[in-house]
Amino acid sequence: MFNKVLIANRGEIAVRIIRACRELGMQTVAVFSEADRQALHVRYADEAYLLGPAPSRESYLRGDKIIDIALKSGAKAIHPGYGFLAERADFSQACQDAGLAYIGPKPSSIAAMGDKAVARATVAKAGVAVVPGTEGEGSLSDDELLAVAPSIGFPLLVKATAGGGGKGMREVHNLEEMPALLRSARREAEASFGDGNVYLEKLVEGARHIEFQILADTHGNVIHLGERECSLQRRHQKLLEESPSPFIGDDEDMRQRMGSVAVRSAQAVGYVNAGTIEFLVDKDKNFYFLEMNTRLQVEHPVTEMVTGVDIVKEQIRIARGRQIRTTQENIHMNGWAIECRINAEDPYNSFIPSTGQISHSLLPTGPGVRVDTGVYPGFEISPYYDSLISKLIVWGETRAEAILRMRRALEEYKIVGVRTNIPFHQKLMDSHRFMGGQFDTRFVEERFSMEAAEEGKSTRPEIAAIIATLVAHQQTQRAAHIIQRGERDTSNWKWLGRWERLQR
Ligand code: MV4
Repeated sequence: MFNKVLIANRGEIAVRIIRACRELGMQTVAVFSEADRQALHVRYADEAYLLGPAPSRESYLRGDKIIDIALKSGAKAIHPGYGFLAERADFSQACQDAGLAYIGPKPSSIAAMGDKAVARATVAKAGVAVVPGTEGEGSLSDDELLAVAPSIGFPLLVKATAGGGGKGMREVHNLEEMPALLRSARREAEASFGDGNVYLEKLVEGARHIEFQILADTHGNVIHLGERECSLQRRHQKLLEESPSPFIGDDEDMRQRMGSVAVRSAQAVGYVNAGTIEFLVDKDKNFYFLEMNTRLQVEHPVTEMVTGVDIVKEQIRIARGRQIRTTQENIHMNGWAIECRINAEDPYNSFIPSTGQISHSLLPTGPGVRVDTGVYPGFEISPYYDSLISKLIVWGETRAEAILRMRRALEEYKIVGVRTNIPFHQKLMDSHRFMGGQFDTRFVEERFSMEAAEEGKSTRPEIAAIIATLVAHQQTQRAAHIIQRGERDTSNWKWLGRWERLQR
């Protein structure tokens, strides 16, 4: 049992974890780089220790130093957050070897899911549907890959086994172009991961990216907390997530089928703690295991908002050997949550990172609004880490209410000193396709532009209101057959009226 936790991370996620520790009555230890002396996580923690210079390699990636600090400070557990040392089997193992609890999965689970070909083979053996492609765990030569490609069929994807984030991924349309694409995929994978191994998968076109949050304890309980829709991303960087997914909507049967496949995938590697199963879902609602993230995710708050489960507290309890505090039967998705990732980047200039001091900021608050941030006025945004400065999360009874609330919160949000992608999110909230839930993973890159959104402004409100109302109507019509909620305001006319009043 531990009651002092070292948080091996920075920014909003370090603050988020410190808050959970506080509420559980635990002592907290922060670590920081020279660029983060003034950071919020340093101020919030009970103790803080300098790791080294700003670059991650010399600070937040120094697992050896972090373990030393834990031992010196008397922390008995380490929470890795996301990024940096999260999902590093060797770090998880080193914590255990040093007698420290690792608030996350076992090294063997991290390793099994970290190799995407091993992950595919492992879950497939447990009866989980994977995208058709190469089978087995071993590495395959170019000749072997070229030989099996026609039986998988084109178009297909070459993917790095050490992959993730689209690195070392190539779309192949015929056998002739394949050798050159294999070479460049291997070269990129080698450069990014030090591992040039690749495998093949049939390309699923027009797919949506839907992921399931799972929790597993050391007593054999494994549950899922429903899904998150993560299709809105640009160059493999997610920009907005929501829960539930508008594509699953009130199809409770699909949700439970996907949820139980997610649970089975986690069980296939003896998973313990919080994790996420990613699925690709095609137009016909067929779904395939894509990969598993063996960590707490950036977008976990949308799940917290609709299920009421504090995922970080559950992680800590699980690491202390306790049982999950709820059961599958007691998990219900209530209402709708949307998260906008607020990045220090210029949406009018190819989203290039923006650095500098935040001189002023005004945070949105009020009903149904949550802001997770690691910065404040006076803080300097440096170029050393990712550009996420905060996560704006809203909850509403319906998707329409959540969208209206997000528009209101984005209007309230003022950040001066660096450029942010707030204008992008505002345009997105006005997009008819977003309102109608009509988008896939290519939407932002192929069908959305800041300029076009600017031009479409004049006709926006009326058309937008009609589309959103039709979608809401369709959904409540379907919902009406399943569930009658007493006090819930499901009148589309009331909703439309509210919308119109807001447009004045
Ligand atoms: C795919 C796919 C279509 N078919 N696999 C991109 C990152 C990587 N981890 C998996 N990715 C994809 N794999 C098959 N067989 C489309 C993507 C993909 C994607 C997936 C999730 C979220 C955004 C994406 C954007 C482009 C491509």
